[in-house]
Amino acid sequence: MNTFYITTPIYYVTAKPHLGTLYTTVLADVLNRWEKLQGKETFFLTGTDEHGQKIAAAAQKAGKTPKEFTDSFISAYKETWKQFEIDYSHFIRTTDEYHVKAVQQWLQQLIDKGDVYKSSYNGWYCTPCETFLSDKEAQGAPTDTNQSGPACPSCNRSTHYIEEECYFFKLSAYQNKLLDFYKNNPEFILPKERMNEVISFVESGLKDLCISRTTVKWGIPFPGDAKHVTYVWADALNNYITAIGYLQEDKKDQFAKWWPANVQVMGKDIVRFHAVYWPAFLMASDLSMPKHLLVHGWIKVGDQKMSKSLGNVMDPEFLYKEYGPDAVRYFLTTQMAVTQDSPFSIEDLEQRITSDLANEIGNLLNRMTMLAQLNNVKTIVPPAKWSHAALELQQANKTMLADVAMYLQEYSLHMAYAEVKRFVARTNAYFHAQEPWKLAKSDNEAFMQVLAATCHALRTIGTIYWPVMPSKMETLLDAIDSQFELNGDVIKGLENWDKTFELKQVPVLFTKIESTKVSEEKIIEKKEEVVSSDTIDIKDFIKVQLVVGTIESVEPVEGSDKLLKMLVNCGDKGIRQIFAGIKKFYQPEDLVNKQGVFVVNLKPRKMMGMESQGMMLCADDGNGNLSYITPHKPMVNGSILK
Ligand code: ME8
Repeated sequence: MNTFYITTPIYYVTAKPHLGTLYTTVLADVLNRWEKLQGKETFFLTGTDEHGQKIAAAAQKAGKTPKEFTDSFISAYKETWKQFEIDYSHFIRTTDEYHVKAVQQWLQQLIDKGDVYKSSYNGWYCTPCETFLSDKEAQGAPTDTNQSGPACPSCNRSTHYIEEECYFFKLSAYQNKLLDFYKNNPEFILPKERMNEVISFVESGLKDLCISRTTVKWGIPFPGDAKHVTYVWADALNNYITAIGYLQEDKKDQFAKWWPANVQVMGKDIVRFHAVYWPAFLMASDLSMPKHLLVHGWIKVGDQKMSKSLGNVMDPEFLYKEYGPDAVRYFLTTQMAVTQDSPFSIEDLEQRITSDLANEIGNLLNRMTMLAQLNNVKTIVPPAKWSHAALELQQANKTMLADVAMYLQEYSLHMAYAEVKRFVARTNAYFHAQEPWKLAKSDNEAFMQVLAATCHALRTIGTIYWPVMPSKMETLLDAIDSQFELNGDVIKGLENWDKTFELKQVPVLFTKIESTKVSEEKIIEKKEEVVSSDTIDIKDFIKVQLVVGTIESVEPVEGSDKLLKMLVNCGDKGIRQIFAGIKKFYQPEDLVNKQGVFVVNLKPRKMMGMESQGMMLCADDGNGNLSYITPHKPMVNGSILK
């Protein structure tokens, strides 16, 4: 089988992509490129999830139709993927006509088969996750269904009660088939440990799944019943097959060529949908199962998941401009263990750029090419006989290639690339130990041999890191005139140390970062995206302590184009040092002696190395224009808002 099909989740388009969505997409791109290097023909699918209550509510809030709203984010997604060199084969939107038609046909098939029946649903629903709570998850729910319900087990936000007519898919009929499937395919979910959660969820009893909604209008019309639209997950999961031609007469061969997917990459938040509902849908349609689901942990900020709705996301565009795509891709792939949740910090990213990229890889290339240049060497041919030290390096090259292949087979990217990092260090150590600068004067043959061995090692490094850092590694390979062609098994060829290299001048690969370039301030603050159908309890509201305070002094924060630092008299809450990202909108003198509204019980946060002891409330028009909030008449400092 010389084909490889890989997918990412399709992302909800309620905002631009963020570092979390970039993470999944980079992992998929790296794996896809790795397969290409081995001569596979690949298909890499990504896209956007555009129907459902969450999108409809966000569009309404933005004063747009749902389609206008989702259209407005597509170019941002495509642009970000382009910036980060995401080489996808197809970008699906669930509003694409072929998808809509295929989903309707798929539903009709299930109806004809008797797998769907009409009834009514009542229970608790989480709009941000577009999910129905199971009976177990709804335990302890209030009897008054007008109140907000139990917290959603996935996102921890409150749920609301829905009661409506709907069509059900007979999920319960697939419970035993699913359990058998998991038993026979213990590597269906990787890392394997995640399988247990899924098995216990299925073993606890599967209820039939509601696959249509009547109170939501934005969705694929349910076949034969105009009152209903398709439940967004029943619509979205099918993207993985409709994108490659499922139920499209003219694309039968294409579908047969690519399905089943080799690996579907996703975060742990959506495992249930992919490991339970998706296989059941496929079973009902007599389709094969994807071979693996690769489930990764969350990128965290402090102890929270980075998420659009928690308002702590980092903007990929900023990272792209500040550090370039390769370094960010390197960090995401090699420093985050797929198995775990991992914090992301600018400090760690900068440290890795300096130590791994500039000091190790960049320096190795630089030392070798400088020394060659100094001795007027341009062409490097393989020696008639390799020295013992060079043969050892060759052996390390071979072992590393085998280890990388083994780890990537199980999608353990950080383990695989840790081996490459060790090999880079090994090559640097070899180069240093041979003292080629001395050999250049005393033993030309030995000198040339060190250059040849180093070039071969660099060819391996450039090629094996190409999936992670495509641009920079193409430059590195260019420096030794060793571009690869994606033709056949390129990896296998790296074991043969028989190449001739021509040295070329190339731009510096990586530059060290001497002092930190930016701060955590760049974690964009966004307020919780309150979907209009969500209600909160008064208990939730009073948790936030809002007071009136007078701004006593203001100064711009050096090195930040956004931040102002203020001292605010908050009455009995004390004088607080508070940072606000409003430099673009106000001069310090506009704010001094003015009253504003401040949150005074937020956890203190470090900004530009200093502590912010509160937050100023501002109105945001959605286009990035901010206006601070002030009481209608002067109030005593510390007055409470209620
Ligand atoms: O769930 N860390 O879309 P979504 C790591 N439309 N990965 C993260 C992350 C974080 N902090 N935040 C998001 C949906 N992700 C559905 C999917 S598929 C048929 C439908 C990534 O926009 C991760 O892959 O909420 C997670 O599973 C996905 O974004 C959720 O994206």
